Amino acid sequence: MRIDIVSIFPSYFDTLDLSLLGKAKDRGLLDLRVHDLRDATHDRHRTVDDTPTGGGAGMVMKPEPWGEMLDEILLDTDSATDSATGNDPLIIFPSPAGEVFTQRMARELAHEQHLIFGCGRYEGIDQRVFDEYSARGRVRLVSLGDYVLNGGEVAVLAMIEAIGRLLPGVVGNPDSLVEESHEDGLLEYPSYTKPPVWRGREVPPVLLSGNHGAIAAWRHEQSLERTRQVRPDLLEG
Ligand code: 6GU
Repeated sequence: MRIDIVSIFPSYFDTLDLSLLGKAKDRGLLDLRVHDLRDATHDRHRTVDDTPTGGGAGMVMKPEPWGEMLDEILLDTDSATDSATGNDPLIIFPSPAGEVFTQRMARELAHEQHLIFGCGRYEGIDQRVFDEYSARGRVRLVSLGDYVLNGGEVAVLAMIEAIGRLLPGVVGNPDSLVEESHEDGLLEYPSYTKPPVWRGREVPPVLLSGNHGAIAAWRHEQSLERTRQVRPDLLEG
């Protein structure tokens, strides 16, 4: 998978060199390219924002640097393979006004060939940038949840981690992807390791029974109970 990220804080993404995703990069499973939006400015102050037209508080990101940067990335895209396979790039703008990111969406996005993340700051990006690229291709606004961050960078880090670990070969043991929270619409059951007693607290005896059927049933019941307690919304519909 190829991922391009556009941001005025490219160093936010240095952490993607660490851990599983860093290894995926080294092994060529993930082609990650981070772009500084200010490289697409031409004034001495490398200006990316301006006052909102019509008045109001804060600043809005100007359309020109976004247009120049996104055009350059799209030109540098292998449209021969991408379009022929119906895999033209998908542009994602992180935004609290977008559709909510879920495990289902992560699974969907893990099938894409090429994602482009455009990280806005300030009060947002001039609407015409969304309109322009929606008219030319696929664009989605995606939110992490119902709270406000100062910019899209942290949201994009979270999304890339959720998507990247689903790419074939990134997580060493694919079984570990199956039994985790949200994969079956439930929260994950509690996990234990050795020692069997710690500070007087025992591991539930069923887990030491060797009865795989009983263990699976216990774990499922724990998942259900946890979900009922903290996320009953997941059990509806
Ligand atoms: Cl994707 N961006 C910003 N700025 N704030 C958010 C968000 C995204 N998701 C939740 N809050």
